[in-house]
This record gives sequence, structure tokens and C-alpha cells, in this order.
Amino acid sequence: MSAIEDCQSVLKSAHSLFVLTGAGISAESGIPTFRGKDGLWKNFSAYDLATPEAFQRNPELVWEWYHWRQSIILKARPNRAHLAITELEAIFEKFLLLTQNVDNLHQRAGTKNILEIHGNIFRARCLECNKIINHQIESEGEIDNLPRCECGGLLRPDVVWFGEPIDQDVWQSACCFLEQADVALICGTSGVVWPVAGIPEFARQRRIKTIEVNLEPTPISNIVDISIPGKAGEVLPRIVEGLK
Ligand code: BJW
Ligand code: ZN
Repeated sequence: MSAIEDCQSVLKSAHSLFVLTGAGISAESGIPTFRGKDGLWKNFSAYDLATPEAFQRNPELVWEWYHWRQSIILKARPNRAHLAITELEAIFEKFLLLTQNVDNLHQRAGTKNILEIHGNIFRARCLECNKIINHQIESEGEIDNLPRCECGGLLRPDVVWFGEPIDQDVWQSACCFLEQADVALICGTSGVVWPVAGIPEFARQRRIKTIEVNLEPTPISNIVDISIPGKAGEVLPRIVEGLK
């Protein structure tokens, strides 16, 4: 039996599906991943751009980087992997997608039950009053004025940077769902960023069937029941096709 057939057989007897995605799921939409040879961290330093200290030191630089990434995302469209996940949501009685991505592409592909663990690039949060607002660029390029809240406070991207705690409500809801899931499908993540990196082991200990789809082997590959090498935009539609 091929790994895809194995995976279909596991999914056919499942009622509750937990899906975890990372940057690799959006790679085929033209959005750069973080690690790997063409990843963002090759040309940009996480320390200079994705920490609270970086924002304190140079908010203009951080905002420019996030606006540049917004401009790439706004030109992109959901790909076949995002659409296949939306189809999975329609097939399973119980379904939850936990995404590390901040790009809204799952929402644009029509998936409904989504938790965002690292925030959303199209939201900003006020450092003074904590208000969260939608925030989308009108044009690219250098910024004249830093984005500000109506209270006058400085706005920051509503994403989770290194060294910052993740939202405990989101984390608890995800773990609660995962605990009672039959299968955990993990796609396009390098599995190195905590606490999300602990999810495969959390699932394995609870005897939840685990499936990984990734272009390359990751630290997760040795933990999961089934590891399928390949592009998410090719593998996921094939899996879904066999479930219809
Ligand atoms: C394809 C493909 C295709 C490509 N098809 N596949 C324990 C041990 C060690 C360290 C820590 C620890 N606990 C906490 C830490 C520190 C830190 C951490 O994990 N560091 C490690 C890197 C060492 N974690 C944190 O700081 C977290 N906070 C925390 O734990 O707080 C604790 C705390 C409690 C109380 C008070 C204070 C603190 C927060 C982590 C936040 C991560 N933020 C970022 C930026 C988000 C905003 C933004 O987008 O700008 O999140 S970093 C970046 O990495 C982003 C991603 O969501 C995240 C994960 O990356 P992802 O999605 O896996 O992407 P890649 O690029 O790594 O991988 C892509 C994969 O796709 C690859 O495998 C490819 O092969 C594959 N692929 N094309 C299929 N077509
Ligand atoms: Zn405010």
C-alpha cells in the first residue's frame, strides 16, 4: 500500500480531524517560507524583525517588512492545498485547523473552523490600549508615519514574535480538540518552533493517528505514523480525491 493509500484508509475510519499547517502550505501560492534555502530567514534576521525588542529598537523597519509581506500576500491566491483542506472540513463530522500562518489564505479558501496560533498579518494591536484593528496597506514603500491607534498609541502587527507567549485560549482550545481527535494531519511545517513543535508528540502519546505531508524530512517525520513526501498542493488533493 502506498503512503497515500495508507493515509486514506486511516482517514476513512476517522470522524474527527485535526489539521496543523505551516508556511509550506502557502509556498505554492508564492509566499516565502521562513526556513530553507529560499526562506525569509536567509535574507532577513529574525532577531531584527520578529522580536518585541526589534520593534522597540526600530518600529519603522519592522512595519516596512510587514507591509512588504502584506503586499506579497495580497497578490497571492489560495492554492490547491488550501482548497483540499476546505474539502476535508466538509467531509469530517468534527474538524479543526490550527494554522501557524498569518496570511489569511485558509480563510480565503473557505475553511471555517480555524485557529490562528501566531496571529494575523492584517491586524494591528495598540501598545497603549490593546485595541485590535484591521490593518491593510494601501501602497507599498517606505512609511512616512508609524501606524497609530485612535487613542494615539503606537500600533504593532498583531502577530506572535519570538519570546512572546501565545494566546492561551487558542492553545487550550486546540489541545482540547486534538485530545479527542482521531487523526492529526500536519502539513508544511518545519516543526521547530515551540510550543507548536510539541503537537506531534502530544498526539502520538494519546494514540491519535499522525500524518505528515512535507517536501522534506523534518524532526516530525520520525514521530508520525505516516510521512508523505511531496508538495502539499499535489499530495492533499490526491488524498481528498480518494475520500469522496
Ligand atoms: C512544503 C512546501 C510545499 C515548503 N509543500 N511542504 C522550547 C525549546 C526551544 C525554544 C523554545 C522553547 N519554547 C519556546 C522557545 C522559543 C521559541 C522557539 O520555538 N524557538 C525555536 C526556533 C528554537 N518560541 C517562542 O518564542 C514562542 N513563544 C513561546 O514559546 O513563549 C513562551 C513564553 C511564555 C510566557 C512568557 C513569555 C514567553 C513564539 C513563537 C513565535 C513564532 N513566530 C513566527 C513569526 C510569526 C509572525 C510572522 O509571520 O511574521 O512564526 S517565526 C515563524 O516560524 C512563524 C511561523 O509560524 C513559525 C513556524 O514556521 P513554519 O510554518 O514551520 O515554516 P518553516 O519555514 O520553518 O517551514 C516550512 C516547511 O514547509 C518546511 O519544512 C518545508 O520543507 C515545507 N514546505 N514548501 C509541503 N509546497
Ligand atoms: Zn489605543
